[in-house]
Amino acid sequence: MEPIMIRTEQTGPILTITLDNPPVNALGAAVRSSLAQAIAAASEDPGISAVIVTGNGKLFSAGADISEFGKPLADPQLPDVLATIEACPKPVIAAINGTALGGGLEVALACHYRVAVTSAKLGLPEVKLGILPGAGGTQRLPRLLGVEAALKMIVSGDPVSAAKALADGLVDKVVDNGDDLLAAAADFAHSPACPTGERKVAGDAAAADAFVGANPRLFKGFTAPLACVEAVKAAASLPLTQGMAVERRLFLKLVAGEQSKALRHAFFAERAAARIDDLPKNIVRREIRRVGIIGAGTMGGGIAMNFLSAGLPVTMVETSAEALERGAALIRRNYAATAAKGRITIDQVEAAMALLDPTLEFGALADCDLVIEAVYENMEVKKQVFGRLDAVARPGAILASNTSYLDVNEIAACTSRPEDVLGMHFFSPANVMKLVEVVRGAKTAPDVLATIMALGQKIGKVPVVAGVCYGFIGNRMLIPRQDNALALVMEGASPEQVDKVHTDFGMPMGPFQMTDLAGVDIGWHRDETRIDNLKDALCAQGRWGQKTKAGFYDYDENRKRSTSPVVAALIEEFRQREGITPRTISDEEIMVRTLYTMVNEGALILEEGIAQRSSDIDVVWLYGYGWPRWTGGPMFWGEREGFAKIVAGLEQYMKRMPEGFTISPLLRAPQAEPIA
Ligand code: 3H9
Repeated sequence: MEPIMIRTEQTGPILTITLDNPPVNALGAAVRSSLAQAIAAASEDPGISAVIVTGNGKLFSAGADISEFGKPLADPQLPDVLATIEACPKPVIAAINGTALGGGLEVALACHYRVAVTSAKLGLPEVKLGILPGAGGTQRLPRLLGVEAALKMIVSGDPVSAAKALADGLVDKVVDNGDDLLAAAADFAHSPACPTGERKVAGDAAAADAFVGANPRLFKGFTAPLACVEAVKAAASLPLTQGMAVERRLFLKLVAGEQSKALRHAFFAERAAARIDDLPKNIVRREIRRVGIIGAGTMGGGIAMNFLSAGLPVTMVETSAEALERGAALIRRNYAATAAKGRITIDQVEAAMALLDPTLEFGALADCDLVIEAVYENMEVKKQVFGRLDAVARPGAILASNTSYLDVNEIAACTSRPEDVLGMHFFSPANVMKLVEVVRGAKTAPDVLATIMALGQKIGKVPVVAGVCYGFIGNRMLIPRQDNALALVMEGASPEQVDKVHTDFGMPMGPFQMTDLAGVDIGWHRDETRIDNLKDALCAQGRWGQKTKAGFYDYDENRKRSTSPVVAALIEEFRQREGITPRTISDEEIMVRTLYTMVNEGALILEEGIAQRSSDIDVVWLYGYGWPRWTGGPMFWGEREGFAKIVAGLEQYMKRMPEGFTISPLLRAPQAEPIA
């Protein structure tokens, strides 16, 4: 028999319907159908005078079953089920036992009353999947909150706390966790059945336009947010049924669109990245009670903050008292800045700082279960550090390097325990950026890998496994992009033109803007008399990027960028020196040579087994480099663009590519679809 995925229980005249579809009580077809039937039966049953809808487990419901999108949705449709709830002549009360998202919150909105536990989060995150709330969320939420507050929730997709929901009128009552939620819900059993859809909306189309004008960042690149605004405007001017029709039309269009496909891909890709297919299922993870960090620089400090914020004690080691103090002070400053923005409390700052143990004693690392090295990016230095670490770390401790390019196997080989060694490549600023590339060495033990993947999630990161190669997944893919960007400038493009192709595509910055931000001098030989290329020339002139207010661009005190005549002259000089007659470069050529080449590098990475799956490469670029999420990541985008088209583009410019360029056989394979 097909599972019904809800449970019903009658106590006196009150029927309690419990959504019971683990792990998140998603509203798949079976749940929708059972819920509709239960409500319809309760409406007719003279023995029932009120209905409570709640969820089993920790969540109320995470909303529609996302895996059903992209296929024809089986009846009954969620909006119809919710219409049945709203039309029930008896009071229907949502007992929100935990987080209610998307369709889950829409169920609660269709109920006549809402009671939530303190820990519940309530949100309409559909926009993050490239759609809008399609079961009345855009119509009923404005009826409770007014246009502006509803738009804030719908367009940002960010959930609110139960306390905020109560203050705003989204819920009618909040009870402490542990208190009897169902009893609190039953208090409304004698109140009238008052449909949310019959309420008036506070605010109008002008308020919606004002919201758009005041929040441009929320609308950039994405198509769903404007559709949300259109639907909310309909709520403000039309009766519920007509507004619902507008919402439905917009929902169906968005759910079939490219952006939603890409964003759904990103959702599942992030979750898939946590899985390592070849690890035994019941692997026992090592316990991590204290973390050591070697190096209190910007990177070491940022890495430390992740653990401190998650409540894990950190021993931070430096070689000089001055560097140690500076590092600890920077951590405090960062926390204080977050507190000043109201994101954490002063007590939380103090609690985190109390977990930090800054020390000059390398031997103090003996107490740590995980030690992360974050020193200068140089193999000899790292080898020395790991040699010392091997001598002090306790047996079974995990030893990680934060290298961004270097060979983790070589580093592991200078210890007596290569099985305990791996890479943990954090991205800068390490306390903010969500990506961690977890670099699996040839000898890394399975339990070490599993421990670090789980720990990464615990500290709120998105960990992705990478194999050992120069630059792992992310930085390796930068290489062809940056090489081609520089070559294109030599051949006739300007840094502005190359960067604009990238920012128009949706990247937060282009290749030259990124170089200026990171430092033009990264990897520079530091010999001012040796000028082999344009970058050397910039470095020799002290144009090291934003930090010196000059790089490929000039910068003012506020780091505002402008075209540099000095750089234009240098480019010209170099072209002459190399006998290059500049030509007009098309944006299409820039696209092929700096974006298609990345897809190609991704395919090579996949073929070599450096990435477990193509979607992991997407996750790296989405979370490490700000690749526009609405395209799904480089590999998903490449697939939608068409591998044949990519290969043809690459072949067209083959002879202009930097030496050693090869096209991945994976892209050429006739059965190439789908690698994403
Ligand atoms: C919607 O509601 C549209 C309606 O307006 C209109 C309809 C007409 N569906 O994240 P986790 C899976 S759109 C299917 O690791 P957590 C997830 O893939 C929906 N599957 O747990 C994972 O599977 P696996 C709007 C879902 O505790 C497992 O559940 N709602 C769904 O870290 C555990 O998930 C959203 O966008 C789903 N809706 O976080 C909410 N949700 O184990 C999306 C989760 O195989 N969900 N799964 O990898 C979330 O944000 C988080 O899952 C949540 C729990 C915060 C709920």
